Amino acid sequence: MRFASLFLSLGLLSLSGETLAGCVNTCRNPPQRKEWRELRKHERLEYLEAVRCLASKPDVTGGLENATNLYQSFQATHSQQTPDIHWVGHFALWHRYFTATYEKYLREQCGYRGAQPYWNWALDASATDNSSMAVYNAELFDARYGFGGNGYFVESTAEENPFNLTGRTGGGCVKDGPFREGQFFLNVKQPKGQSDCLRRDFIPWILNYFARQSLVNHVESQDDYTSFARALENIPSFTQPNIHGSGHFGVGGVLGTLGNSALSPGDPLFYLHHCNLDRVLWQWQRKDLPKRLHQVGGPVTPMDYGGKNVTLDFEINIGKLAPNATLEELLNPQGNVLCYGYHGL
Ligand SMILES: *[C@@H]1O[C@H](CO)[C@@H](O)[C@H](O)[C@H]1NC(C)=O
Ligand SMILES: *[C@@H]1O[C@H](CO)[C@@H](O)[C@H](O)[C@H]1NC(C)=O
Ligand SMILES: *[C@@H]1O[C@H](CO)[C@@H](O)[C@H](O)[C@H]1NC(C)=O
Ligand SMILES: *[C@@H]1O[C@H](CO)[C@@H](O)[C@H](O)[C@H]1NC(C)=O
Ligand SMILES: *[C@@H]1O[C@H](CO)[C@@H](O)[C@H](O)[C@H]1NC(C)=O
Ligand SMILES: [Cu+2]
Repeated sequence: MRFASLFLSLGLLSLSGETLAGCVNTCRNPPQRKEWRELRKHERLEYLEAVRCLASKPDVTGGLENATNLYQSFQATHSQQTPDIHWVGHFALWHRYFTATYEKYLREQCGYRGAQPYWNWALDASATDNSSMAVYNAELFDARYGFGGNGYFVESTAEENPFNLTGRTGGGCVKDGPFREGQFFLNVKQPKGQSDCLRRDFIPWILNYFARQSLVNHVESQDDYTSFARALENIPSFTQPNIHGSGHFGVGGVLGTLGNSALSPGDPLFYLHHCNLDRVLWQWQRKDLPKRLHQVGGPVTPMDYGGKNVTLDFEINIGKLAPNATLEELLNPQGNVLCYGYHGL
């Protein structure tokens, strides 16, 4: 009897993560993230339905940037912090926490039973043909079992296109799929007094050129966290490719939602793109886990490469969406803050 009650109380203790936080790992049966194409059709529909469900739940930010629903709470949180979370040492882990929190809300608020899917664009990118449209993976952009396709074509002004990007093919509202115009709304008004619809502006050469496997391999071959982080984002320019820019500008282009750094989480594909970048980070970490579960670096202030660097106790803040977490906590996808895995890894 005494032993039985001892075991029972130990069992209860281990269930209360707070008491033992830091001592015992509370991550059990982590949801396994899969590539979009690995999902069965009904699983794809369940995911898309859960995203639409988020947009039907109340905002949790108190109307930050005029957010009116829970989907927009995420967009507004990213929008507000945009100037502080890119070209910094905490870029990849900020977005890891953000994406995992989105996944958690899909599961807890909208009854989604799967894990956050990702889009491995390197599977589709052509190394020899910048104009290939095969990179717009047909299953991902499908109107019924995917996220819908391009926006209609809209001319852009010189002012709207400061990098003079060529090869634009869209720019208007998305015309089909579950997030088409009239079905799905962003939290801010779009330029020119047009509706606050989701926009896409495919630029094939950017997606083919930035999403190549050879570039992924380059990022994953870096020796330490600081150089990994820098290779991941590269420079804010289109003269050198970077895998982070692939999904953003290959899909969002100049006028599209995903190409606008503040608004980008307004496109549900943001989370599949960033989930893939997170998989790249995790693959890189797994090459030397003892070291790479406990190593960070890179500037606190954007592009301030000689200045103060982030450390393991640096705190990530995603506003009202979740409590602060340290970079050390976020380095572990299967720890006491995060709990997910990648199928097949
Ligand atoms: C929020 O909405 C108000 C009223 O429509 C508007 O004046 C303000 O600019 C909006 N704020 C943001 C950040 O979009
Ligand atoms: C794709 O476009 C980039 C940028 O213009 C260029 O540097 C690269 O050579 C092109 N690749 C191919 C295979 O045409
Ligand atoms: C884009 O073109 C304008 C006008 O020709 C030029 O002033 C500007 O420097 C160009 N921008 C880039 C990033 O090349
Ligand atoms: C931050 O890290 C970079 C790259 O390792 C290094 O060059 C720089 O000196 C560091 N900054 C400080 C203040 O130590
Ligand atoms: C959360 O982290 C931010 C820095 O990213 C810090 O300014 C803030 O004070 C922290 N909040 C709490 C409640 O610790
Ligand atoms: Cu971002």
